[in-house]
Amino acid sequence: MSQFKRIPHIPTSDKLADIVFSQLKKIRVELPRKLKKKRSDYSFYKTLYFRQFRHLFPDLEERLEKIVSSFPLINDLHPFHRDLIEVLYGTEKLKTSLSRINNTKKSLKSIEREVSRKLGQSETADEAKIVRKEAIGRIGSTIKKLKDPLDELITAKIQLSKVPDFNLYEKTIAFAGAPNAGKSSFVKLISTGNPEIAAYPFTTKELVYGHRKREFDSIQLLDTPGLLDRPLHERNDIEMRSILALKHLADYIVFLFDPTDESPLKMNQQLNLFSEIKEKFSEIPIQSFINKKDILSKDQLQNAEQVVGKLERIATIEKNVDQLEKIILTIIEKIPDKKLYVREEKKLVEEEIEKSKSKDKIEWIFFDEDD
Ligand SMILES: Nc1nc2c(ncn2[C@@H]2O[C@H](COP(=O)(O)OP(=O)(O)OP(=O)(O)O)[C@@H](O)[C@H]2O)c(=O)[nH]1
Ligand SMILES: [Mg+2]
Repeated sequence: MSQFKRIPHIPTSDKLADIVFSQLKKIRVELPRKLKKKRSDYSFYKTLYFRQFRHLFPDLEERLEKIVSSFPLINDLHPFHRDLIEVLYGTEKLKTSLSRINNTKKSLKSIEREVSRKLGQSETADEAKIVRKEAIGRIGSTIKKLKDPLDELITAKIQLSKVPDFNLYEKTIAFAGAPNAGKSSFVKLISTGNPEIAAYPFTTKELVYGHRKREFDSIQLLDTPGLLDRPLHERNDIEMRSILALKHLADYIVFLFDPTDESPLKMNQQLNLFSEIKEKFSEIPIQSFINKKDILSKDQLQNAEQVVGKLERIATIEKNVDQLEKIILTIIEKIPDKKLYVREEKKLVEEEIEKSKSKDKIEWIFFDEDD
């Protein structure tokens, strides 16, 4: 399961206050019989309040700790997830929210010390009641101050839990192109992935993946949301998912051209898009295809060939799927997996570190010169 889906339910600040304070009512004290009759007795309240706060503070701190620690450490994440958090949510915003919650634990500790001291010093039931009232007020307003960070984390959790559980180390073919070009259709046809397909653009809004079994392993096919022809800084969050997937996950990019009138981009705009991707991700092999040949008029096909050059392969997903699949699977065979390289390098570094650690443990044996 994705580490983001493991983030537990996060309460709003109002809900958190409700939970924490409602627990107090459940805490009772059993006093000796003679004191039971006199519930106004000072030691009854003192014992009760001590017990209540001894429960409340650790309980609240534990709840906050659970929220903070359930978020994965951003610096430990795969670069794809790190960039995705930046795009979908904002890394600094997330870190600030988490640290505000973390700091609250510290202020609770100091309130706890003060309450405990004041309760200890109280000399009458009324004094103890005042200390309790004040403490509840301070704890309540401390929780209230968590409204913004908790709301922020609730939003972040919703956004991040939508990130699919990619295999970050499996050889991956990513399909890219303008909206409606036929990317999802192709991924659906040749993998276990089940993206939505529709006869209108902007159908795919999240990254979708499927697997394709081979004799000894499997490869991952990645469907990306359609891209428009515009500069990076003008791209929306949905398009940025595609860009980040191409950057971090793709070992090979299949770019589909769609020369039909249904495409929201003209052929020359699609060519701009293709060139941008080719340039931006120059280290990733890319193969383009003209799709939907079955419904192209002679003119459309000629124009498409003129724009992209005759060298580009022509494809029709429905009819040529076997042929296309073969081409792609043969090409992928020859492509070294850059992500695996990264992993291997990391392994090598880790091994070196381990080795140097074990070197430290070597006990030096000194020989006398006579030996
Ligand atoms: N005639 C024909 N139609 C195709 C072909 N490939 C896809 N289509 C149709 O084109 C439309 C769009 O297909 P999708 O696979 O949803 O396109 P997409 O690129 O994923 O679109 P977005 O998710 O919006 O970016 C659907 O109606 C498909 O049936 C093809 O080879 N020939
Ligand atoms: Mg799609």
